[in-house]
Amino acid sequence: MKDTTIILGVIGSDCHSVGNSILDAFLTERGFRVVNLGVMVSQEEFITAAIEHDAAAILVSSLYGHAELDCVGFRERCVERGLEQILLYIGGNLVVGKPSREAIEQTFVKLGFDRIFLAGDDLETAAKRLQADIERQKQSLTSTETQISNCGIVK
Ligand code: B12
Repeated sequence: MKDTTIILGVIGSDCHSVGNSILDAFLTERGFRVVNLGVMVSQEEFITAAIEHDAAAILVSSLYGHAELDCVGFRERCVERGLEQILLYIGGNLVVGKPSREAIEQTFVKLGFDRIFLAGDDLETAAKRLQADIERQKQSLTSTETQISNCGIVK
């Protein structure tokens, strides 16, 4: 995973920094190359960093309850800027109140996130899922490249 870069940050006007630092340390220790944008990060900043660092995934944190608003259009903006394949994860205290886990997941799946984690979820599981998703993504990219190179013009 040393050659795999992931982008980390807390979206919107959210200034909760403790979980972000813990995630950074945890994922770095698990072997990911972490680019941590810190707190109060805009969608554009996440996407620009992902392009600059050729990242495999963007991990968004949100703790203050406004994640849904902050994430509207995120997936679409990634696609517009050429990041069709990027993995989008989100975690934290994603909503205000106590809707069911399924309802929260539905909301963020609709917004284009690949995986959703709630505060208190096991980070080890999250890291394993991330590793597996990145491996799968790399394999699918390699097979697409092979198909393209097999489509050479025959004279
Ligand atoms: C400390 C704190 C603050 C501090 C933050 C200081 C700082 N520099 O971080 C201060 C006082 C500034 C603050 C302000 C506010 N806070 Co505050 N705060 C907290 C508190 C008590 C602890 C947060 C914390 O550090 N937790 C410890 C870390 C380790 O846990 P974590 O943040 O959850 O992160 C872990 C997981 O969520 C997960 N995770 C997070 N992101 C991701 C992403 C991925 C991909 C994955 C896999 C995992 C993952 O991994 C992290 C590491 O284990 C929480 C209550 C609580 N017990 O959580 C409220 C809390 C988060 N705050 C809350 C609120 C409402 C606010 C304010 C809006 C209050 C106000 N009206 O002003 C403001 C927001 C200001 C802003 N612009 O952001 C609410 C949010 C409610 C909601 N979401 O429904 C909470 C839950 C309190 C409550 N019960 O109401 N807060």
